[in-house]
Amino acid sequence: MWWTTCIIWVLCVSLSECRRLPEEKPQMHGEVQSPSYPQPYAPNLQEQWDLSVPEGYQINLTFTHLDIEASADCHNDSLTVLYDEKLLGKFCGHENSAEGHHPGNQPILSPGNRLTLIFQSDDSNPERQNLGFTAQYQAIDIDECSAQPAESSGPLCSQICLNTLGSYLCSCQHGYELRSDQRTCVLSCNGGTFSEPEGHLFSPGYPTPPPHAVSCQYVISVESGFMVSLNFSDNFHIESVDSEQGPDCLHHWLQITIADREPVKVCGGTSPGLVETNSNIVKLDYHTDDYGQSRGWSLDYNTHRVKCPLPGAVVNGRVTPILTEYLYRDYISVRCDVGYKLMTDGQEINSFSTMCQNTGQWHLPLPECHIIDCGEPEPLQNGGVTFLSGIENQYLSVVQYHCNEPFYSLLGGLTATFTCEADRRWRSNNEIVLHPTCIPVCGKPVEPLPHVQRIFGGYDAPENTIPWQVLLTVSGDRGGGMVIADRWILTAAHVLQQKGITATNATIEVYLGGIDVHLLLKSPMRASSVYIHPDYNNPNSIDYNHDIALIKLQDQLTFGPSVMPICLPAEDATYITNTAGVVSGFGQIDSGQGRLSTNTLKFVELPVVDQERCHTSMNEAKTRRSNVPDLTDNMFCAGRPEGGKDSCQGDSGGPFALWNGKQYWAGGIVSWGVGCGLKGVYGAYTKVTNYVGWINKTMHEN
Ligand SMILES: *[C@@H]1O[C@H](CO)[C@@H](O)[C@H](O)[C@H]1NC(C)=O
Ligand SMILES: *[C@@H]1O[C@H](CO)[C@@H](O)[C@H](O)[C@H]1NC(C)=O
Ligand SMILES: *[C@@H]1O[C@H](CO)[C@@H](O)[C@H](O)[C@H]1NC(C)=O
Ligand SMILES: *[C@@H]1O[C@H](CO)[C@@H](O)[C@H](O)[C@H]1NC(C)=O
Ligand SMILES: CC(=O)N[C@H]1CO[C@H](CO)[C@@H](O)[C@@H]1O
Repeated sequence: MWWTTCIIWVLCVSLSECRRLPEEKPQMHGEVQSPSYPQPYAPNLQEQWDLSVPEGYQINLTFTHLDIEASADCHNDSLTVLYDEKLLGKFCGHENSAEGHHPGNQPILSPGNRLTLIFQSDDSNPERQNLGFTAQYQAIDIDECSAQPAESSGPLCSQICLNTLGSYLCSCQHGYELRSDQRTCVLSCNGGTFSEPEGHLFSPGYPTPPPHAVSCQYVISVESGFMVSLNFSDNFHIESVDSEQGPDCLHHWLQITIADREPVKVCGGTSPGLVETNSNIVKLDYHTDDYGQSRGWSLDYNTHRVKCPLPGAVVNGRVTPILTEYLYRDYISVRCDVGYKLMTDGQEINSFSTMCQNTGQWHLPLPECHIIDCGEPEPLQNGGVTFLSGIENQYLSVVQYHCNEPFYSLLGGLTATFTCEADRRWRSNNEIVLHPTCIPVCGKPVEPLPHVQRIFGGYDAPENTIPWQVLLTVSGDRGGGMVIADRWILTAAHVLQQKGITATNATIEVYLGGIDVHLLLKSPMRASSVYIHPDYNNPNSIDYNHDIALIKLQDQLTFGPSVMPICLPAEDATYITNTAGVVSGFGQIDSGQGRLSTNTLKFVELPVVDQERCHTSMNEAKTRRSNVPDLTDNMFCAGRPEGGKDSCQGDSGGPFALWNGKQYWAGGIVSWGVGCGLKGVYGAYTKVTNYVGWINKTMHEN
């Protein structure tokens, strides 16, 4: 600011007529005085003031005092007031002077925002000293609105003029709008963009005819996914020209434009009524020219959602919700019936829903419902599965498990049918048989033992009559045993332990499934472990108490006609004196010419001997022989008082099988005797009923 002032000052110094420069800023008010006022002015003065106030204002000039030498027409000294070139007054004299022209109290109003004052005096010296003048001025707002209009240009505003400080504004009556000239008003189109879901549109001035040359545009633009329908009211009139093809919208028209379609012009005296545009954007152009008359039109528009095609049905499934029509943003979901699964593009999906899009299309195609399947039923060891109904393991298929009869039977003895359920599992139809298991059938050979004659030394056992029979070799020595489970052989402890040393499993070979020793020896089975009864203690071969042991096989047995377990004793099994049991083995036989090892399985039926009687017999034997072991309650005796039939060396560990009316059970294990088949001396057998707990425990724990 300081700088600006300085520059102007420098400028002023260089220009002699400095004070004539227009004032920097228009003033709102001010004061003007003749030079040296209130002292009399000097002769030969020529002074000028250019007053200005802001644009849009007038200057109101009021003299507070004027005393200038009076002369005719103020010829000599004068104060002249000019607005541009126009003379507003030329003043001289004083208030009461007869001569001259004094303004009195009358203010002078400039037509515009400028005023020029020129004061001049001649060289004469009047007899009376004149003081000159002093005047005040102020800016006054021009009321442009009430100014008399110039004839050529018409009224300042065509409808409403509003005076403002320093200026004015034109405005229009309701229903009209100001044109771009800011002066004239035209009937309002009420045009523009309409985005509400419904609305009312009408031509300017409707229903009275609008002025000529209307050009109005209306755009209805709503959210995509919605469609606009126009409902023209009956009172419709747009001038048309009759042509050979019928009414032609030549000069006046309403053009309806929808995206991707040819615009359509409508006119005439008949309302188009309801127009479904099927579009979310509609443009209406109303046009009239300078001639003719159209009363115009009005319409209500509303919108409705885009419709999607009916989704159709899904076989074995359900589409929800069921509606008469499906619109933009509607959802449907599909669920399959029980036992079916949702599939889309070959893939299974957990759930399905699809939405009607703004394009009128579902965003996903419907899935399919495929029947579920449970997969192959689990195979059953030593059994099988048969289909009772249904195909390909599909939902509600029923299968039945069976075991390989007669060697295996279903645990629980019930039939095991399973149904493919909706959760894709095979479910048992029986609450007891949740997992079918085939358990071996014991003690029921497919071939019966022949009726046994009383033949010295035993009898050849036909094939498959004693399928639990086991031939053992321990370091080459023969022993016997019996199959009691698919991995377990029951035998005598003394077969596996000699002089306190237990055979290693590598020295043990197990043969089973036949009656011919030569054939049997071709396919040995191996032991994986050996369990001697913990209380067995017989280093000197005189204490056969607890003469029981188990061999666990490396490989599992599959039972059939030639290999079958013997049953373990029932809880309540008893040894009834004189009941015959079957003793079998590959041990030595008395041929009459000495003892020989047999090449085929032999058996003999021997009755259970009363324990007291056996005690007596053994005690008698002790008197004749040394080293006769003690008979304990863990042993029982069998044999014939007349002798001749007995188990013998090599039969040790073999079975003494008792028949309970249905099955053979392991009553005894060939243990010891005094000689073989001697008269009045019986064979001693381990009493298996006393060891069921140990056997069971050992098998379960290993
Ligand atoms: C001009 O000024 C005088 C004195 O100040 C006043 O009386 C008069 O009303 C003013 N005129 C207008 C048009 O404002
Ligand atoms: C169209 O408007 C008329 C009244 O102007 C009304 O009676 C009619 O129901 C409307 N039609 C539709 C489809 O909205
Ligand atoms: C042999 O028997 C021992 C002890 O009973 C056992 O630890 C081992 O695993 C068995 N060997 C084989 C090859 O099974
Ligand atoms: C065999 O042992 C198991 C568990 O050790 C037991 O549940 C079962 O009752 C026993 N069976 C016999 C016949 O002792
Ligand atoms: C009153 C007065 O001084 N009048 C003079 C005006 O000027 C003319 C000549 O220019 C003189 O003659 C008058 O005397």
